[in-house]
Amino acid sequence: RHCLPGWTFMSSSCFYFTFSDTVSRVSWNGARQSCKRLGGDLAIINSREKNIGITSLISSYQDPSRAMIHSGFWIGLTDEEEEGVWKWLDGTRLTEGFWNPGEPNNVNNEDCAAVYPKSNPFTSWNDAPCNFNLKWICEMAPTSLR
Ligand code: 2F8
Ligand code: CA
Repeated sequence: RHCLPGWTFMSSSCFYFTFSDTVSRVSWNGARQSCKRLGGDLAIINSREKNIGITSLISSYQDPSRAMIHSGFWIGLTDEEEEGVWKWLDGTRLTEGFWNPGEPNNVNNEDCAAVYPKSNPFTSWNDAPCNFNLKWICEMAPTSLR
């Protein structure tokens, strides 16, 4: 099973991370569009193993510009349709959430979810306003034909 160059194989799937703060911080919808153009969709993190892998990778990433990585990464999870009902982009309802303590708090109409770099990879999500500019994580199925 293979992933395209620039993509990371993890938990039986391929992931693409935008690590550059200056180039790639966009709204949740903008992130989704860019991700779709790459042939994927925003990441669906529906297992503890996936969340630990993704959060650990983000947390251990060393920014070449040595700037602090402080912003979050959009994932394919939203409660825009019905407040408090979190759904993945594949239409499935969230069963197990890996939210930071106190999240999701919907403090200022926050309907989109993001992973934040954390020392504790077990809980790393926050709900943020969908028009907030963040980085993003794209996911694509691996293929042996690539
Ligand atoms: O303390 C958690 C809180 O931090 C920020 O608000 C001050 C986040 N806001 C944005 O990311 C825009 C909240 O989502 C978060 O709950
Ligand atoms: Ca929040």
